[in-house]
Amino acid sequence: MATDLWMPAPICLIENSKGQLTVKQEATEILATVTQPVVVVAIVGLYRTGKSYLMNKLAGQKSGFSLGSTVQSHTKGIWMWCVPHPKKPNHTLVLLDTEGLGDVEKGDNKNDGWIFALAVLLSSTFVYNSMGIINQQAMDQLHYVTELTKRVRAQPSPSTAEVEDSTNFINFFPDFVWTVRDFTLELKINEQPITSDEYLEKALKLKEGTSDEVHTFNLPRQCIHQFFPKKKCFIFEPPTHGKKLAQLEKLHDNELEANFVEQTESFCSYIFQHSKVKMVQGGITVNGPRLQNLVLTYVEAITRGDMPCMENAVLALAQIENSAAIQRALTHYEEVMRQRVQFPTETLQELLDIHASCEREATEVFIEDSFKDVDQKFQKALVIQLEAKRDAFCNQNLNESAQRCRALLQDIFRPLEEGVKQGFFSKPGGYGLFLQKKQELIEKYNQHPRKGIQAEATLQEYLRSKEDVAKTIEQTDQALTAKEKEIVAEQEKAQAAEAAAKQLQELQMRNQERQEQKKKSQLGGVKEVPARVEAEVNRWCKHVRKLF
Ligand SMILES: Nc1nc2c(ncn2[C@@H]2O[C@H](COP(=O)(O)OP(=O)(O)OP(=O)(O)O)[C@@H](O)[C@H]2O)c(=O)[nH]1
Ligand SMILES: [Mg+2]
Repeated sequence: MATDLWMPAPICLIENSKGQLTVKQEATEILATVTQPVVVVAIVGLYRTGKSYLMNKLAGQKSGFSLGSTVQSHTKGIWMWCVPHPKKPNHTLVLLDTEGLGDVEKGDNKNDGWIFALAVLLSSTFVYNSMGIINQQAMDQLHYVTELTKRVRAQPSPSTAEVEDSTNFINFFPDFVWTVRDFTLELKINEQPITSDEYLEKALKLKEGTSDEVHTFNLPRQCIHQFFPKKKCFIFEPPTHGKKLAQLEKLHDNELEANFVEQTESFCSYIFQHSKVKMVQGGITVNGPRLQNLVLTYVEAITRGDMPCMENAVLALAQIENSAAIQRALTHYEEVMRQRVQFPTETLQELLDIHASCEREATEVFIEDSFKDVDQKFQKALVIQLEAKRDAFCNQNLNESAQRCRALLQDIFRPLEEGVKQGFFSKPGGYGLFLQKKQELIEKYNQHPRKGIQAEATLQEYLRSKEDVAKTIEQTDQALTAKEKEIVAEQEKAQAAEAAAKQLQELQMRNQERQEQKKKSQLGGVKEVPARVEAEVNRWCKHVRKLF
């Protein structure tokens, strides 16, 4: 709570209307913002006994908690005022002023016992305020204390009828301060001055005997001894007299009885110095939100018709706070994982090692913020949730690796795919070339760093997706190679035919020349063409016809 947000005036914390106790949201919202440890001082006592006046003094204000100037009871329910602690830095003083008890006129005394019990349960210092002297009448008026074991439980018990041993309460009950107002007697015994604490001690002394009368006398005294090991008493002389009493809050200190002013100051300084921070079972310090939850838990139990139980209230606190501690631990885990993991990790182990250190830190966050984690129920729940988060990170790691590898494969294999498209490998021997190129690119891919754990799987997936293309290239290669052989054979055949034809042509030409020479020689006596040449020409003609 920032300093400028301190409450300018008290507000109602628990309303008591038509026999119903209701927690006021506006007040719990304020408590939720008080992060400091709280010292809670509650005042309880008969109506019209100056309780609200004394609480204003503790708040360091002349007015605040509303004072009535008539004989009718004034304060209703429980009112709250959070102020900076005047003596303990970084602590908040929470003042709880309660409805006056025992006013038969107000018609709804039903909740008096609950208001008394709630003041005991919520405070670290419980002020019981009464008028006059501590006599039997004052003791009788304190009968609420004898009912505490019927209204409040320290530990849950299967049978509410069973009355709990009051020693269970001692550790969790507040310190007890009795303020005696308008005390007019002299604090002396046998002419010897005594302190107000000795006066209280004497008033609380038990009688010996077993009669009903002795039992009735002793009961409230026993209860006070049993519930409140630490007791203190302050006496106050009348502040002034006559009509001025009704205007007390308007009067300056110098208009009041000096003794009253001094007694009030010494009361306040005792409270500031000695009132402890509110604690609950297990040595847990109470701050605003915890006090808020205690109020809600106790009032809910009363409304349900159950007895408010201190241990259950602490378990309820543990439930709320440990769940919040789990959330904080999970958030911390997420944050540090995101900071430290560079997706995708080279190996799964790399990720698991980072997870282990983040998990350790998250557990520390939980342990620091949690309390009363019986059987480590909440810590076990945290472990399960951390495992789920770890699995989610593993999945992310997997996906990021796969994505990165796919992009890389596309990049590296693009030239090969382009080559395929352009028919670079659609030639005899193209398949061999293709395989060679593919192997080179696989090596290039394998050498690329930070591909993550899906590197091999994604490569295989890619290669499988290109199997058809590879097959097509192989088949094309085979088909083209066969055709080429055929063409070569054809060409060789054609060349042989051409050579033979050429040879035939030459023979024919030579034959013709000879014929012509023969003709000339017949004319001029040339000899006949030999039959051998004739036969050769015929053989060639046959051979050439065969070739074509
Ligand atoms: N005689 C006397 N009157 C006081 C004292 N302190 C306050 N008053 C006056 O008593 C009247 C009631 O005071 P409150 O402080 O409202 O008393 P209260 O106990 O809070 O009253 P309820 O809220 O009705 O229970 C006011 O007029 C006060 O001025 C005191 O020590 N002695
Ligand atoms: Mg009052």
